[in-house]
Amino acid sequence: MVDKWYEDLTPEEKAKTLLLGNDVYAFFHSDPETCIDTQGCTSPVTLRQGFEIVNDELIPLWFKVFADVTSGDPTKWSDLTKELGSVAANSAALFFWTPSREIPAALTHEVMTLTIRAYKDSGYTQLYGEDTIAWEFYFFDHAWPDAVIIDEDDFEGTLDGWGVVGYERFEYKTGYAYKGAYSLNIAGYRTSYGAWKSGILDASGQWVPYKGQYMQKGFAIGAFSHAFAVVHMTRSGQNANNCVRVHYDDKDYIIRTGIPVGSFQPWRCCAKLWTDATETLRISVITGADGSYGWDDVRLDDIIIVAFPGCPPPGEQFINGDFETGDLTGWIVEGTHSDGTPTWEVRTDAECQPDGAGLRAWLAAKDTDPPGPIGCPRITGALRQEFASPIPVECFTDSSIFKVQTKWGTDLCNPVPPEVWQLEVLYTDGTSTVVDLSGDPQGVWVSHELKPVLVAGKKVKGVKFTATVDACGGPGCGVTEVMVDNCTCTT
Ligand SMILES: [Ca+2]
Ligand SMILES: [Ca+2]
Repeated sequence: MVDKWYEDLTPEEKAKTLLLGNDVYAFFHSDPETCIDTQGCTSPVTLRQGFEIVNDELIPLWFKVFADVTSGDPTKWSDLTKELGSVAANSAALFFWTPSREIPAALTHEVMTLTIRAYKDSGYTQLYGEDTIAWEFYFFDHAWPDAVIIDEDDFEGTLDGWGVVGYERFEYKTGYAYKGAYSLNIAGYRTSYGAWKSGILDASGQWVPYKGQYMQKGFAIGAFSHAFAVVHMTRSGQNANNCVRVHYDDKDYIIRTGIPVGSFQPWRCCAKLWTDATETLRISVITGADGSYGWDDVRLDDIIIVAFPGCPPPGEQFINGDFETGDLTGWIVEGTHSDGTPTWEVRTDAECQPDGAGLRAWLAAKDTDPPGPIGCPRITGALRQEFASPIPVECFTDSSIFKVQTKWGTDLCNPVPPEVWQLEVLYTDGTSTVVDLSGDPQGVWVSHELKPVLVAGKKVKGVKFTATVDACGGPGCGVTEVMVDNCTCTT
C-alpha cells in the first residue's frame, strides 16, 4: 500500500507522519488543520479522521489513539480515545478516529495533541512506541448572524466566475445539486490517452487530487479575523474517501474525508483561507477513482467563502455619535408619535456638552400622544445604532473607549421620572447587556462606561436606548424628557 519508505519522504511529509518505531508509521489522510461548518448539523457532531498505519515490524502490533485538548474546552468532547485494533507483521491498515464535539455558538479554535501508541499485546499494556502531532480544529456556522458571506456560488446556469486549468470538462449541468437545480460538473481525461491524471499517490499510498489541475477564482477578503471556504461535493467516482484539495499561494490543504460524518450527502469540505488580501483560490478534485477511470466526473455545488469579524481598524466606530450633523444620520429610530413623526429627534440643549453646536438626541411625549396609565400623554421609543461590522469583546483593551452620555429631566412642577430609561449593548447572538439609566440623578449629564459591562466571548453589534416617558406638565410646565449625546467607541 505504501509506495515510499519513511526515509524517502520530504521534510513536509515527515512532519505530518508519525513515527512509532523504526518500521512503524501512521499517515494521516487530511492535513492537521480541520475546519468544520456546523450549519444544519445536530449537536454533537462526529468527526472522522482517517489514517493509514504501516507495520513493517516482524511482530503484530495493537494501536490506540489519544487526544489531549491543550487549548479549548475538553468537556465539550467525547470519544477522544479509541482502541484501533491490530495490524499484522509486514502489513498496513486503514483506521478512522471518530471523536464528537458539542456544536459551539461562536467561532471556536481548539488545539489538541494527538498521540498514537503501538502496543505489543491486545490488552494495550506493553508499549512498543508512540508519537504525537498537534491538531487544530475550527468550528463555525456560515449562517451565524455575524458571518459575512464574501461569495456564494451555486452554478445556476453560470460558472460564477470560476476558471479552469487542466480538466477536460468543466460546465454547469442539472442534477446532483446541493442548492438549486444545477451543479458544477468536472471530468478529466483517460490516462490511457496520455493526458494528466487528476489524482496522484501521496506518501501513504493514498490517492489525492493532483495540484496541476484546478478550478480557480480570485477573492478579496477584508480585515476579518478568520475566513473559510465551504465546498459541497458528490459523485466522486469510485473513491469513497476522496474530497478536495484547496490551495492558494503556498498553502495546500488536503481535505479528504466527509466531515462531519453522515450529515451530508454530498460531502461538505472546509478549509481556512487568508484574510486582508486578494488571492486566487484553487480547488483540485480527483475525477474518478484515481484519475485513470476516464469520465468518472464529480459535482461541486454551493461554494461559500465566509468570513468572521476581527477587531475593527482604529478609529471611531459610531457614526454621528455626538449628533452634531443636526439630524439622526447613522441612527435608527423605533416608534412614532401619534402624529406620525419619529419618537426621537435632534435638539439643541443649553446645558448640552460643549461639543459643536450643542446638539443631542431627544425624546419626549407630545400632547397629542395617547394617555398612559397615569393619565398623561405617553410615548415609547428606541434609538439604535449598529456598527459597520460587529466588534468581538476581546478587541476592547485597556486603552479602548466605549461610553455614552445620557440625561433625563422633568419640570419641578410635575416631576414624573421615566417609566423606562435604559441602554442595551447589543450582541450578534441576539442577547444584550441592559444598563438601567432610570436611577441616574435628574437633570445632569451622566457618562456611562460600557467596557466593564461587556460579556466575554460575545460580539458587540451596537447600542440601543429605550425610553417610556409621560408628559404630565401642563402649559409652561414642560415634560419628562430623555437625552443622549457623545457616544464614542474606539478599540
Ligand atoms: Ca446549484
Ligand atoms: Ca452633541
